[in-house]
Amino acid sequence: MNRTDNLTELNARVLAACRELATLTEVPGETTRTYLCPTTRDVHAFLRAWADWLGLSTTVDAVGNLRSRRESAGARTLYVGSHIDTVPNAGAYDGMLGVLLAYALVEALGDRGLPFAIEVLAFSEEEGVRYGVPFIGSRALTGTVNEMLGLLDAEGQSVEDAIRAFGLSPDDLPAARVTGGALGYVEVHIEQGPVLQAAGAAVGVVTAIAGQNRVLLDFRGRASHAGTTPMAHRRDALAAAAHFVVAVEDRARNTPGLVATVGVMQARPGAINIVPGDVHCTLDIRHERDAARLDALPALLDDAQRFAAERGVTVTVTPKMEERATPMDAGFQALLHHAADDEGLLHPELVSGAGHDAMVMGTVMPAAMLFVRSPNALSHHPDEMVNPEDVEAALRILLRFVERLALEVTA
Ligand code: HGY
Ligand code: MN
Ligand code: MN
Repeated sequence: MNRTDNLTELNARVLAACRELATLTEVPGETTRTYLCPTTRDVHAFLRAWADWLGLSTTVDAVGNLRSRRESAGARTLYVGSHIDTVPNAGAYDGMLGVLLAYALVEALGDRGLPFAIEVLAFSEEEGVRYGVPFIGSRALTGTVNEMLGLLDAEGQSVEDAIRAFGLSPDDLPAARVTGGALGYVEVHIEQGPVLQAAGAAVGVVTAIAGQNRVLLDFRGRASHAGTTPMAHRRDALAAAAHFVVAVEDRARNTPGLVATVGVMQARPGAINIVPGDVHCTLDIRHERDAARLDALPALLDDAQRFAAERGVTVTVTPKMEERATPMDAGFQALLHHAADDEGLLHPELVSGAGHDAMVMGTVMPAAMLFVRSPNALSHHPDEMVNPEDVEAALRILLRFVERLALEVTA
């Protein structure tokens, strides 16, 4: 294989790599790759091979981010990338597409001199599956991951344990942090929704990333005999939680721009003839305006308390994370719009309902996202798909973005 600046060829390689990397999983038969699971090493090996071939200097930082640098005489760095972890039974493109397009960008640049370095970032953890809190990878670069080190996974292993078990050391966290010289961060990612397909657009420029809260709720009633416990004597935790789920859906359906989801519901003891005594469930609530999200959240938690109290049930609420809505950098957005114009492509603007590493990186440097159309609007699902020509369009725009940024930096 020779290095090429043929974007059609590079695009084909990126798509083939997405499909190949999707087979690297911790659950045979599906694509599931949670934080620092063993197959992370295989993904690192695959990406490092491309990076080495391109002559990039590659390191693995303290939280397992794979970081490959294309140096420059310029003092600043443009960070380009996305995440390599996945949700359970994921598709092939969420995260990985943006990582691979970053390497393709570097290959397409060839030996062209740039007034800034490029650092390709393959973030080790964005989804928040293993520890319930997302962005371990990007938060290492912004210096906000230390408070996560004590979080425990379902097996009781802490983030710090996982780091050490992978052969890394939390002592190296300071070296992972970006402490200066950042020109900004740009991420290409599938839209994961219906907007671009409806607009007939291959790509879109993200204006902001919705803010979100993730909360755990534990309803505690009393397990009892399903046959002998009169309805008036029950403390049915699942009945209380079920009313909560309906209230969540009702409020989100009746609040423009609000999305709210109870994604996990575990009833115990979980037998057909026992009134459920305990329910563990989760709430994910998002809105592009923080005020709307922060208005809805307490109202829903009050609903949960009321549904519980009506049944002699208690509910314990455990906040897991909150991310404010993050506007994308106006200058970078303009460059993406111009780059799309250069390619003669539509480039509608849209808000991201999904969280992304760009919302973390955007707290310390200019950040921007280019979305690629999701033709079937599916994501966090094995049928997640892209149109090859849309991905090539994104690569062309990413290259034009870098060229325009180089002119701007030099000016
Ligand atoms: O859940 C999300 O918003 C993203 O897919 N991490
Ligand atoms: Mn995702
Ligand atoms: Mn993602």
